[in-house]
Amino acid sequence: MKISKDQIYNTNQKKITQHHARFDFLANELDASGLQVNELVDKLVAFQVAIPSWALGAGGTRFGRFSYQGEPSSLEQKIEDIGLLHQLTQTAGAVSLHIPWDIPEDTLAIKEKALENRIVFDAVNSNTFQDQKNQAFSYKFGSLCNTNKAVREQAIAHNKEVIKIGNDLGSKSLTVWLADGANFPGQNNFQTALSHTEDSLKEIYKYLPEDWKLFIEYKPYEPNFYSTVIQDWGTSFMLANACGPKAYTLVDLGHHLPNTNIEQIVATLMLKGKLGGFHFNDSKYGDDDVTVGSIKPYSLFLIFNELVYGIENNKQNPYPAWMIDASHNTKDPLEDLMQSLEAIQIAYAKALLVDQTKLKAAQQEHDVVACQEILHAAYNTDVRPLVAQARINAGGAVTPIETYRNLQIRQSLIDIRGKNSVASGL
Ligand SMILES: [Mn+2]
Repeated sequence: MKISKDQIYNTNQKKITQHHARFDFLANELDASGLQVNELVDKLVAFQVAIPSWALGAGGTRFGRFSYQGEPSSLEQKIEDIGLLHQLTQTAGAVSLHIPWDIPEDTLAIKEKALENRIVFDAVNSNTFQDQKNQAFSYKFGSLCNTNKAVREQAIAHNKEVIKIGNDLGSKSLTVWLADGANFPGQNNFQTALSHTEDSLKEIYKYLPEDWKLFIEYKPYEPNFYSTVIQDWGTSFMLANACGPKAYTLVDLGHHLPNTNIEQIVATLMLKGKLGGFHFNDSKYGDDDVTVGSIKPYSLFLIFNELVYGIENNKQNPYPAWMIDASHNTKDPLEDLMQSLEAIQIAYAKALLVDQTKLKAAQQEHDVVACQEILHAAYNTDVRPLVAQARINAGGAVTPIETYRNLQIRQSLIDIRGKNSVASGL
């Protein structure tokens, strides 16, 4: 199903007068402080976030999964759902596929479907954290790190296959996240596991097409609870350097121990030109994968402040690949993703308001109070009218969730797909 432009336009009309009043008020204020409002809006329009193919269905936990009615049951339907998100928000113009959950049966038809929905193919994700049917060897004791060469070779071959599938679709990057590690002390030899992982990644790297990037994701624990082979950004950075210039570190917000200074990690990686990809989510305790900005919005702002600084100042770092990596167990997945997209745009917009010249001067003067005031001035600005204006300029909805509800999109999806359709994934 698709939403017509008229439907969005007509729904917007009910909100547009109120929006204009709010936007004009904010624009005057920003203008007075020397900001180019049109440029800010253009930057927001340009900021696109990939939606992972596994986020369109209800997410699971270790304890169960409560499915959501009208879930997409095929890759075509997943792309249609992202198309709906993109129509409403104009921020979700890309999909990130997970192989083998989303192997296209007909590549041309899938490409056509994506084009129809104005969706491009972002990074493809390999999966060696689960065993698949008819697989010769198990990943129970690791994949790229396994002590058995045949297991490592099988995992390398899978990654090559993922690159091939991605290449046929027009993707330009591979994300590798490994569950490899140990549950108990003594289970693994740390050095052997790391060496095997490095050698395996180098094999995959060799197979990358010339214009591709390899993103290496890290995570401190879970599903292994004693050690993870690629546990932190330093290990990922080291492996990326060992592979070569097309390999980068990928930061997933949930993959840190509590209170880790993620914005500092971002700054370090961008200075070294090695921040390749970024996964958005939020958390309270661990890798909770809840809606972006729902728990620690100020941290998200500080992270964006470093991203904006890095994009502006670190030309050695490629423009990062953005993706939402969250799991939805209680909300309508599409509404949840719209909340995440809005939170990302809000944090980005606030970071764009930071007066970098004044901040630099205050840092130079060691005026700590002024430094904080500058950050807070940006953070405490209600930028929602800017974000809405960007959506309107691009043809989206003033209020995406309200529009989605008014147009009864979920009910239409249930009518078409039924109450019991289930999305592939965990
Ligand atoms: Mn991730």
